Amino acid sequence: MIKEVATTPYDDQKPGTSGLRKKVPVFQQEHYAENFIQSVFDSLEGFEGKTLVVGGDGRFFNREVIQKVIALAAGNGFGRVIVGRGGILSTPAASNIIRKYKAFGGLILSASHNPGGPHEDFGIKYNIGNGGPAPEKITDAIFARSKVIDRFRIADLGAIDIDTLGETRAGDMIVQVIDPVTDYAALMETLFDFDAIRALFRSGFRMAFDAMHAVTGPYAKEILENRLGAPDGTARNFVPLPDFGGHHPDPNLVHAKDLYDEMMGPDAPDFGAASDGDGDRNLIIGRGIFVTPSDSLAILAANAHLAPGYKQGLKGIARSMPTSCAADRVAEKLGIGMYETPTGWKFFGNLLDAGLATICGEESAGTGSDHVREKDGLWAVLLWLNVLASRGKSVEEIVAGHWAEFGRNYYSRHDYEEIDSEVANRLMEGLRAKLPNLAGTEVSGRKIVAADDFAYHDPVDESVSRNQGIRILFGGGSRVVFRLSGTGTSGATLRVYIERYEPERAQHRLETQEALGDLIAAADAIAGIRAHTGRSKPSVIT
Ligand code: G16
Repeated sequence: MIKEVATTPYDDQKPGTSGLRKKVPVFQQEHYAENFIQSVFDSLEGFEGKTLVVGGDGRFFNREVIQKVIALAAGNGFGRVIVGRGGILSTPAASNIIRKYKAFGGLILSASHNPGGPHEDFGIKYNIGNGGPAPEKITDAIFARSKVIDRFRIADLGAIDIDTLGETRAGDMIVQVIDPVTDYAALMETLFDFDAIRALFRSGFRMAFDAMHAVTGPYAKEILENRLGAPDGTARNFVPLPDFGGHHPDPNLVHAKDLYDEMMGPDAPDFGAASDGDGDRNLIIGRGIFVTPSDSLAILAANAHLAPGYKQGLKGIARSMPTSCAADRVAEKLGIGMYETPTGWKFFGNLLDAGLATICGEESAGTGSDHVREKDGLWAVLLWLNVLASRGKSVEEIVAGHWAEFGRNYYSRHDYEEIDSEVANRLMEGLRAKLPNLAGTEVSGRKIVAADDFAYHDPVDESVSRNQGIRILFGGGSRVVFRLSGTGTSGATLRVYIERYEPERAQHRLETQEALGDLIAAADAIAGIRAHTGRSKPSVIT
């Protein structure tokens, strides 16, 4: 039976960089999730009788919302819901399922790398039929609808079994429970040389993969250990937990510190990697060397042809604006297109669909390709493994060789978390007001050659996205970028991205923060970070 339930709108359901993210108690308010899901459906057309994919990273509240999605999908006339067993699907696996089964779209339940638990974060994101995050046109429509919504349509189904593989009838709809890993693992086998990677592990190559008690655990166990023959124990923390074991499932040097310390230690394995809450981010560490996400993108692009899925070469490379320009030099050498987009994976979708780019990446630890329409943590790890197996060199040798050939982009991101939103907005407005007068001036001994507020003109649909971050460009390819995070759930986070290009092979490897010292000082002088926020140092440096 389908019921139409009267509701009243919430005014805070604006999807951010990656869907709607809020604290669990916010999502637990009466009809909060129902309102948002119905607002998504109300913003779409033509899904009657079609398929919706749903899955999440297993965090606290995942199962409850999966049930709501199924009941609302039935109430709104979807023909089928495909759900990962136990409500589990990593973000890239969900993207693959949407594409493979030609679904109308999908709802991914995750707050990505943010912590989980009764008082932590939850999120809902809508992905379109190409498997990628909904473009701004749709997220704007969802927000507009959420502000006036007055009813939702829900089927009275009772609890649906999402733990047994197979199909069941739910009203007029079919619910199909699938194994979350099988289709994804099959896709990976088409892209990478599994034989070569198996031989690498057989030769004694040692790897540590930290799944951070998040969604990639089952994927890593199956692919790395069962299919590629890596020793038992290669995948660690591989059981997804609703609160990620109390940790922050963010694969960076702060939250994956144990792995980092091990990789820098005397008995380090050959290769260390980690992924985040929903499996779309990656961390890559060689023995004694951390590879920045920006360098990783450039190195993977330069070596992708070694993997069977990319042996024809790349059509182009895309990176988000704050990501370092290291990949630009690879594109230049390969003679292929380079696209600079705003932060957020959704901006890559059109480029991938149009065949303009094959590989994409972001400084925020996301790398991916046209195999799905999301960034993909394990994909990046497997491509690294394929490159290591083909080249027979260590991570350190590959990185050093890359710098020797292309030059090095020293790079760091400084995050100032939980600043008062008004203070953060004042700081950004102050910067915007200064922009017209910055070019030609000198700050901390560095000459500014250009400064702007990044606007993106999508070459495919010709849409324009403005105010995507302040860029201050210095001579010689160095720059500082400022933007406010679109994924936080309390206060504002100011991100400052600092980059310095060294064209020649660096004779002495400088420590990154030291190499960037004058640019860090310039960033404060230009934006007045201390003066506005009272903070003398960032909360997180990556
Ligand atoms: C999300 C998007 C990414 C984007 C990141 C930026 O990541 O999917 O494409 O780079 O947000 O975050 P912020 O706006 O905080 O800088 P995720 O992994 O949270 O989905």
